[in-house]
Amino acid sequence: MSQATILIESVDVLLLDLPTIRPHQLSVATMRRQKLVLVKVRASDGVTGWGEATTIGGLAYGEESPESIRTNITTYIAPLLAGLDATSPNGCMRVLRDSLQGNRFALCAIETALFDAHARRLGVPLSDLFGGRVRDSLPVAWTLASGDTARDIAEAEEMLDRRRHRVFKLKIGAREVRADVAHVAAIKRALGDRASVRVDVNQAWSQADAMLGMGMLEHAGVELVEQPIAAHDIDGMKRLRDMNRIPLMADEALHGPLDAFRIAGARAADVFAIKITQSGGLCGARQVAAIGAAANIGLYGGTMLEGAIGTVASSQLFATLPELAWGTELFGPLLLTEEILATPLEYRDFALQLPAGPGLGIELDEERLAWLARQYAN
Ligand code: MUC
Ligand code: MG
Repeated sequence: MSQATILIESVDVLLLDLPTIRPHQLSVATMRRQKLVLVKVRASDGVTGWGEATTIGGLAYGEESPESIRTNITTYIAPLLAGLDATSPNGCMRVLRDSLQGNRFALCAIETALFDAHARRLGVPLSDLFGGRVRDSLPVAWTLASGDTARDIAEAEEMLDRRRHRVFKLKIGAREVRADVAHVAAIKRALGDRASVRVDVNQAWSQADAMLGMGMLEHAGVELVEQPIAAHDIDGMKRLRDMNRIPLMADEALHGPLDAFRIAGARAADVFAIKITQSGGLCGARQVAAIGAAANIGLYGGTMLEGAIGTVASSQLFATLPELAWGTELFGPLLLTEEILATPLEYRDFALQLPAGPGLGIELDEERLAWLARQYAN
């Protein structure tokens, strides 16, 4: 490695507890707010980069909480990074991975910030550091999760009218299987061929629930079932695949490349939800995608309902994947009442339009961020 002259100087973490536009009901939590975990890395050449480590429902979804991520970054990760070569995100990440266990979300935010800063330094979009884009926009699904069938149908109709979304993911699993299926079937009936309807059970079903539910959902015209049973039950996922024609997507079961390899080897999923946080960063997510593609598993660009930073970081990577048959669900910023960017991300024609500028391609509205930090910092 060459003599480093541009060194990492500081790492800051900001938690913003922002309201959602409506309650968002998952089987594991009902979200009325989303706590964004934003990370800023500054190097000695004055270049800064941003990353995000947002999760869902405190500790309800993953084993890192916003507060533990902040503590682990400020206490352990920032001191390890200080003085390292800022022009080698890979070199920095190797030092971190050699020194600590786990912490996928925290590492994702750090890696994203390092790539953002380095791409800005080079004057290229972050996607160029992953070989360049094969598309400039990404189809974006919307999650219907108000908990009320009529309200969900009205929301879907509005999204179709505005040409913002035509793929809808319904959050189920909190109620009894037949009640959930009736809710989904009513929405699919109302939308007909104008929309694709998918469901996410977030691990809530037993094997018996899933045997009943997946068959009924297929008859209702549902296209995809996401994480129907416990994430650790790879054998169960394989059994459900063998029994059903409706495709099964692995989400919580995928904590990076090793899980991807295991699930692909067991033929336990038809589709992978690729998430940069769950994969421990952009490079890990790209490996998950490569393993999926090699195993002829369809790819879907997933979200942890991040704000603009994590959303656009994911989009920079997803835009480079040769195959993305199931589109994405990069709608996180649209679920929040507050904007943190100087120019909001552009959603039109059922897709997120990728920004063209260097790095992540976004500028944070620093004044607004300071105001939000006073209102919503945590
Ligand atoms: C998940 O499990 O997929 C993604 C969209 C949404 O509404 O929740 C997330 C998490
Ligand atoms: Mg999911």
